[in-house]
Amino acid sequence: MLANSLTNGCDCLGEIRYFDAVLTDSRGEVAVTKNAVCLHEEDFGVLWKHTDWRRDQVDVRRSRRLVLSFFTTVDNYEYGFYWYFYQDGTIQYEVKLTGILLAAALADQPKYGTLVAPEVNALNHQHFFAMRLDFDIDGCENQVYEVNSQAEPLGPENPYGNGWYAASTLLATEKAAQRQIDPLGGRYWKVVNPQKHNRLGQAVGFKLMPGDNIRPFAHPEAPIMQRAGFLAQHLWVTPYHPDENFPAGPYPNQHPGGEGLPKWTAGDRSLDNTDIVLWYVFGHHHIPRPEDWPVMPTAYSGFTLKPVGFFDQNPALDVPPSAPKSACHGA
Ligand SMILES: [Cu+2]
Repeated sequence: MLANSLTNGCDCLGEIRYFDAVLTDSRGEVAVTKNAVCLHEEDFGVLWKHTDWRRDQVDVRRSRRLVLSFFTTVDNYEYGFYWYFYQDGTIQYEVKLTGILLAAALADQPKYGTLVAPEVNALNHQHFFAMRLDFDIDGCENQVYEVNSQAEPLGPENPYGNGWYAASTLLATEKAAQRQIDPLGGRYWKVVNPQKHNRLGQAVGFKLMPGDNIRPFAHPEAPIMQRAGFLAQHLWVTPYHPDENFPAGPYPNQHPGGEGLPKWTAGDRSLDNTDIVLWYVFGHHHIPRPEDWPVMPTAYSGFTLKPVGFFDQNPALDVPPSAPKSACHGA
């Protein structure tokens, strides 16, 4: 209901298709937001390239991405929600944060915020997003693995000390699948269909690669951590259930705590080769800057889904070369 109508804006460029949003308002009446959703394509730099020095031959293809987006105004803040679809099979989700900071009057230097203008204190805060991703990789029955990179111990198997490998662990139950990010271990999570294989005999899959993320700085006892219990983990996985749609339950403002993901996963249901739903929680840590005032330049937060053995080889080989505007070399 907070989605902007993009009719008069300049939110998208180039070849655009708009879609209306048809919703019900707080009185149950039909409300139509014209042009709420935008679909367009845009250039995204180099898709792939190689220079063969011996033959003096350059092959390069430009990347185009399909963009599906909408923008909301939530009181002082704007949030843009963007799906990007790339020619190499990558799917990216990005939240764009902009608008006006929440600010208060202050005469002194603030401890819990930043002075962004004379006597204006912009408070430290965090924005959290929870995505419900109902995976079906080539069918309903999927598995989720956590992949961590590990260094081989020094020894006869690793005499030069530079051997390392990627270790996969099956997340077989709901409690085992409550996980945190680990950027230094290169941690990612992979959803596979063990029944379907690529030409190399590998289970087809997609991996979820965390982007910008943070832990909540509220204590576990804080009311927000009770009401929004899903904030305790970055990853949750549940078996599909038609009533489990919202991470804090269907009425997030009307329960004392514990609803949603913490309650559903208490039974520790099996996730092995079943119809799974993956929940990814990501936070944007916002220590305001004077440059965020009086209107904030867009900040970005999100994650990426990348095919892992889903295709037999680079699926973007068939992208045609761009027509050169003039001679490519030395022009
Ligand atoms: Cu913020």
